[in-house]
Amino acid sequence: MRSGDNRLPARMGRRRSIRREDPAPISFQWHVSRSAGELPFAINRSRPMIVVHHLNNSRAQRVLWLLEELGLEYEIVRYERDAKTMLAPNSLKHVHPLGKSPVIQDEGCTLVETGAIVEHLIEKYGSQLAPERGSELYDRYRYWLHYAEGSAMPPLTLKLVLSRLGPLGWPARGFVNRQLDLHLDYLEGELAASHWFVGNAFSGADIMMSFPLEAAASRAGLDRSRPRLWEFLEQIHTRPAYRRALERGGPYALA
Ligand SMILES: N[C@@H](CCC(=O)N[C@@H](CS)C(=O)NCC(=O)O)C(=O)O
Repeated sequence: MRSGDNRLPARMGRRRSIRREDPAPISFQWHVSRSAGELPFAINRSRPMIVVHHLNNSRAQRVLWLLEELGLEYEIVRYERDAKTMLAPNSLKHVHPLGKSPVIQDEGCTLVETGAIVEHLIEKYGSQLAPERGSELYDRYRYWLHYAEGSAMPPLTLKLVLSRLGPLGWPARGFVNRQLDLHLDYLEGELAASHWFVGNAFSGADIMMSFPLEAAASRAGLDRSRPRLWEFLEQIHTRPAYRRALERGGPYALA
């Protein structure tokens, strides 16, 4: 597709994929209701489709996985990280000012933050992936939705940043590694009581927790010595919806 060309490509099967490298600027609109006709793409259909703004090798993979678990139709607008800085291209800032992925557009609303996106999609389309509202299990479910990005990801991100600083990062390595061990030991213990993070039923919480655990396996020493976490990763990687999401999302180094 030509740079700056906003036309949709020809429909392929039931799914579409758009590469958006340098789109014409669109106005920032988030958490604002719009009619489907006002979506930033020339989408002409009776029922609006969910659009996922997907950065390669990123947290956005979880959103694709959830959509596959729910059997929803969606289209992907792809963004490639800068090979040197690993940052998203500026064009993602046309969708939301932070320029981070994932972002979804659903019936005229633009949503950001993986946890909020997961909560939204499950509430609207897939209550089978959450415990009953008001139950004790629901509190646990909501806890993991927040914990994944709020508590587990910060030390993992720090670890990544420190690894790029070379000797400058050495003084902080001990602190970060101890924090990571603290979290991983805690999580290993949590899975002693139940098969999944929220009791014995697979839920959106497991999808949220997948990314920190995959990141921990890739850069924080998570291995078979924490057998329950390891088994969790092995199990999610065999789910058909997870595999389909990988096919749709393209290369994902953490799987
Ligand atoms: N807590 C946010 C984090 C979003 C985030 O940092 N996304 C990364 C992808 S893993 C990103 O877009 N990085 C590219 C950049 O910062 O330019 C969420 O879960 O959505």
